[in-house]
Amino acid sequence: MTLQALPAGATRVWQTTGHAIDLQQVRVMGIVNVTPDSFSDGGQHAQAAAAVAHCEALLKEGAHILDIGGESTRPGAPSVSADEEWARVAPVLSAALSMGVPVSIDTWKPEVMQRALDVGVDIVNDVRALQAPGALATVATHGRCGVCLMHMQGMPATMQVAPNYADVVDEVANFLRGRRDVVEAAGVARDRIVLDPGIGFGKTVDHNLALLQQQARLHELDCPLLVGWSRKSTLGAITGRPVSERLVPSVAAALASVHRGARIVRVHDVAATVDALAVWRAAGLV
Ligand code: 8Y7
Repeated sequence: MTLQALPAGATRVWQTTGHAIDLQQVRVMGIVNVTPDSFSDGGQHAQAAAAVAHCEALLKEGAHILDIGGESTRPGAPSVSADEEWARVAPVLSAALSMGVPVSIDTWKPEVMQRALDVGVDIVNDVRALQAPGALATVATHGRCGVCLMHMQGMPATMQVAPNYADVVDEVANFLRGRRDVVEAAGVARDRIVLDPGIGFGKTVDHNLALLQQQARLHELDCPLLVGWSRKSTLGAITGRPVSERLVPSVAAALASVHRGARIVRVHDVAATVDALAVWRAAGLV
């Protein structure tokens, strides 16, 4: 029998502001978008109320972490000022923080990070891996919050125009290693950091699939992996399904990423993912 390398983070605790998250159990991060295009009702109060209700629903479904974001990363989505983004997420963060689970802020803007950390947010989830001016200092000086560093090639508006890599897994691993080292050198302890290959961020279908097939190569980075496949277009390319019909493909992709060592999966469909992971666990597969 060949010995498989232990998945990075399999025995690790992710230290965050108010929670030490035991990653011996695979964790499900539920997605909460507070953007006008993600809720039908236009008004800001109605939008916040709907997002808070969504947080409650995801927790009932078994989410372990809530990831709350106020700016869409969709190509072509309008950009939002830090003040506008904060106005959207602030009431939702406050409500979520009273629900007893770790809360993550999905932002790349240091002003939004700072205000979120000031109200007690546990985790900063940054698709730009703390590369925006001021972002790294904000997280480093906080001293306690968790952080997810994600790989992206280019910027959201144009990242899908012509993604290009010599070896996508090599380049993603090198980028994540570099960011991990810079963030650690700034004073963020290794046990606060998780890494994410950034499925769909400046990547073709083949690039995303290479990252799934060869995901185990990212274990050498010695940080827990967080992976988000939920409803993404590569699943549409594989199955021919529109975004509204990608539940089963999303669950299958989440399980595949867990099989290859992911310890946190970022998903829209929490109940289905939690059920699938329960069976996976009962079968002794994780
Ligand atoms: C990811 C993410 C998005 C992801 C992490 C979507 C904010 C696009 N995707 N954050 N954010 N990882 N860490 O389809 O894959 O949810 S937005």
